[in-house]
Amino acid sequence: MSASPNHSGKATESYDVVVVGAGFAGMYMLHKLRGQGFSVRVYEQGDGVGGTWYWNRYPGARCDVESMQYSYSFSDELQQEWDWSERYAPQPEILKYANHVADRFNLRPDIQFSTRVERAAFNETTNLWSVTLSDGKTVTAKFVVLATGCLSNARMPEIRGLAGFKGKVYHTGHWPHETVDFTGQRVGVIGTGSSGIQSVPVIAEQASHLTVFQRTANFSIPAHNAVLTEEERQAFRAKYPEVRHFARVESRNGIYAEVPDRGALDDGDNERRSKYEARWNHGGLTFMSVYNNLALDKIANDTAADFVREKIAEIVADPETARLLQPNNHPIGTKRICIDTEYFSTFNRPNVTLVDIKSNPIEEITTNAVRIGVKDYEVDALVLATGFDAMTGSVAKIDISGRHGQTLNQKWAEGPRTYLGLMSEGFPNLFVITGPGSPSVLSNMMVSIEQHVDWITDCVTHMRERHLAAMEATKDAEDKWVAHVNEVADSTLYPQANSWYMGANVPGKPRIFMPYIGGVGPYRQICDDVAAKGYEGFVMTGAEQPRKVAAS
Ligand code: NA7
Repeated sequence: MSASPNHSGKATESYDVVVVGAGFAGMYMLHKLRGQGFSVRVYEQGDGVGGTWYWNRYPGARCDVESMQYSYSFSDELQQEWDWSERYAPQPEILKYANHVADRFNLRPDIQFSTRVERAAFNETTNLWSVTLSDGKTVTAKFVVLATGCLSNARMPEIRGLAGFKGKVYHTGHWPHETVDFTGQRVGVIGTGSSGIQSVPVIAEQASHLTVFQRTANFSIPAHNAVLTEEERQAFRAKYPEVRHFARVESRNGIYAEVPDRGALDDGDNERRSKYEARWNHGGLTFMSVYNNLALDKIANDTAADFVREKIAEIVADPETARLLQPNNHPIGTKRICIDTEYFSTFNRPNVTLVDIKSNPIEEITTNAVRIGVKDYEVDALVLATGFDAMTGSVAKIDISGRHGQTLNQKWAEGPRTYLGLMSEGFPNLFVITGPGSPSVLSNMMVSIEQHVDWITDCVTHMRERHLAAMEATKDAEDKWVAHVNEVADSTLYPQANSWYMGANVPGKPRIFMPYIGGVGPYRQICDDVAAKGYEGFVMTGAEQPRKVAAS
């Protein structure tokens, strides 16, 4: 860091790189850049590291990727020494891991907590970003990296009367730090995505009565979570080189799994059923990897969807409740599939009621009830599991202006436009980690985060070596990439669902498929080829002006 006087005479801190967010992306970005001798400052809104895992503390919160894989691979010592306790670690353990990483790599001195980045403005004369913080300070940086997370902007539903509800209201994505005990309370959960599906079974065990308000039924596969034995951990650690290589290079979603060599219609009914049964019993996201055409062919997809619908009917005792829980408005997998522990069987409990708010929407929330038609469902507490303004929401909250004063929100008004999901034309030296236009939320985020961080580090090192001042995506490259992202998405069943991938969960948000569905391995290859060709599709300009920046 260095300090130089600004026009008001006060010293302005200056960094090579400002990173926004201290989740897994921001933490690794800091570690990696610092290792290359860059001066880096990370600003984090929360008072601790962990990002998603700092905020999402709701009951039952777990990762849906197995912990041995949902972990950093950049340090073999780290992956060999950390003991994951369960197949799918609970949120407190993932947060503990994030804190362990922060301590082990001494990250905290370069992170300023409880600080929001309010504004970032590019100065075309100096080629520097001016970054305004919630504490009133402004710092400058050559590069800004948005490590703001894809699912970090919790979305409050617009329901009449919500503000006047007299009981406690919780959002799963913004859960309090202190323990919330629902014992003896009548609780209402609104929303049945992953957060609702994970929290419902846990809340049901505490609440005197739980009412689940469901707008859209979702496909969910049992996690079959279990304690990991030392033998299992050791066996996994021994094959880390193979697992990590596969996840990075060969997989489509960053997860180590068999690659299916046939389509669902290539097998007869019995064979297909027994394969689905085996995956159901194994549990987890790899259910969708039974066949290679489930995301592509609706008839193939129907075979998997029907299997899960039958399972729901088997598990849920009341036929009408079972019918309501059976998803029927989107192909399986086109909304992120949920991974649960006893979700469907929870509806067999006498203290749990499912209410369909698709056919009878919530009219209003009164001081003590959720009103649907003439019926009031009285509740003492409300849990909003209503999701996020995903992928673009947390970026949009920052007032970012690039060349000619254009803001990123203006540019993305019709939907996000990026080249490779990494940069947007008109916004030089501004990188996004796992942004729209990259595999991101369709993948094991750890794999995609590490890939982006490594690529960005190589890129800024390349610029430093050549004393280059600014780098920017060209309009042509960006247009072609956006067209490619859309074309690949349109060749799948994904756009058929009203998912947050499409921005469909936020009223007024442009409806476009945001992540890149071409696969983690092929995407990495594209990014590597671009770099190997001297950052094809980007313009790198100008000699860097002398600045007083030294490694902190
Ligand atoms: P999701 O998956 O976006 O789920 C949100 C749920 O809330 C979903 O069932 C929505 O129904 C429902 N919802 C949203 N707004 C309303 C209103 N106004 N009224 C009633 N119901 C509403 O968010 P999650 O937090 O569960 O999961 C996000 C990701 O985190 C997940 O995919 C994993 O990757 C981890 P809808 O489907 O819109 O009809």
